[in-house]
Amino acid sequence: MAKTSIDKAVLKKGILAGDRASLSRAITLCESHLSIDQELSLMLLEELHSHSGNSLRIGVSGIPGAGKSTFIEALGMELIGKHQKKIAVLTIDPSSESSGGSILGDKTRMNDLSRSPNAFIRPTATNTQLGGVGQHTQAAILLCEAAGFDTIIIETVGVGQSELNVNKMVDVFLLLHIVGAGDDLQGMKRGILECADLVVINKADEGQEQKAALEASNLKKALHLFPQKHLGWSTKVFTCSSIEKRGISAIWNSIQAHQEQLKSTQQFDLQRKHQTQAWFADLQRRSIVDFVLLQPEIQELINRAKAQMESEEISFISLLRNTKIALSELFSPPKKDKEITKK
Ligand SMILES: Nc1nc2c(ncn2[C@@H]2O[C@H](COP(=O)(O)OP(=O)(O)OP(=O)(O)O)[C@@H](O)[C@H]2O)c(=O)[nH]1
Ligand SMILES: [Mg+2]
Repeated sequence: MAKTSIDKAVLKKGILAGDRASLSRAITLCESHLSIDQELSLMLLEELHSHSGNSLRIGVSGIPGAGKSTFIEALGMELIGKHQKKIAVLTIDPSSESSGGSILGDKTRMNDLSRSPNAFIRPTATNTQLGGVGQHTQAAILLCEAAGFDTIIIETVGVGQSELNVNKMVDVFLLLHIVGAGDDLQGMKRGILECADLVVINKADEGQEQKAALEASNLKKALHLFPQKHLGWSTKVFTCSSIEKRGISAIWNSIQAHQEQLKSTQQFDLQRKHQTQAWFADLQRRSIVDFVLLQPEIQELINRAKAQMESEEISFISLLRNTKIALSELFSPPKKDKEITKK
């Protein structure tokens, strides 16, 4: 194994002591494309695994500008102030390829949280190449838990695949909607609504309460027709003003009621089990693809096809077929002499 400058034991000790710099470094390590880093990050995750799992994982999604960061700031500060919670906020921005993305914007929206010693805010990189939006987020969740954060909030923009992926890694999923944006489900994709445990109509500021209440009531009626995501839990609708910090406690109470319902019916553990299985399958697929792509025969196959494509001597459909045939020949064991003579 090649050498690395990262000392796993030091990193592990730092994380368990709640040191943010160590936590940040470990998340960066998990996001690395280098196989040496990937190996190290898996070893680290394995060692920290028994220290993880004890948090409440909350997903927050909604269209750009719905007020997700402002809402998380309000909820997070309330949880720190009134309930002595330690909050980690992981943001996923599928539009930014690498880490860094919108962190400045997010931090300015989460001013108090970013200064609080009981909060940690971090964007996680997306791996759009393999459709892995949020693939690293699951590792980041485990690391934050090992570092002692008991509430993990994941913010993702509600466009495309990302919010559906986030739904696969949280205990409770909140969808933020804006007052005045329409009560007829327009602008909300049905698939996302079906994932929501709570729908929150944000920006219900002073003077907007009646309008918001009417929209909430219409939304409740419409949601009634949806199938239940969890046994015994129908999607709840709330109104709030994140800026005026109103309506936040009722949402927190509902999140807790949701958790109690899931735990009392064994759905909590089952959901987590399914999520771990799906994550494992994702990681396994990634390792297999990485390994296969590095094999010299495969490299040769790719280069040959590339050259043929460039020379335009064969259509790309035929080229794809040839690649499939070449792959199955590569991976099927040669038939024994006896078998061949039998035929
Ligand atoms: N009036 C009002 N404005 C709000 C409220 N919540 C958020 N905003 C404003 O809405 C704008 C967007 O808020 P953000 O919290 O950045 O929204 P976001 O959903 O995180 O945005 P992206 O991360 O860019 O998708 C900002 O100007 C906020 O100040 C609210 O409750 N009332
Ligand atoms: Mg935001």
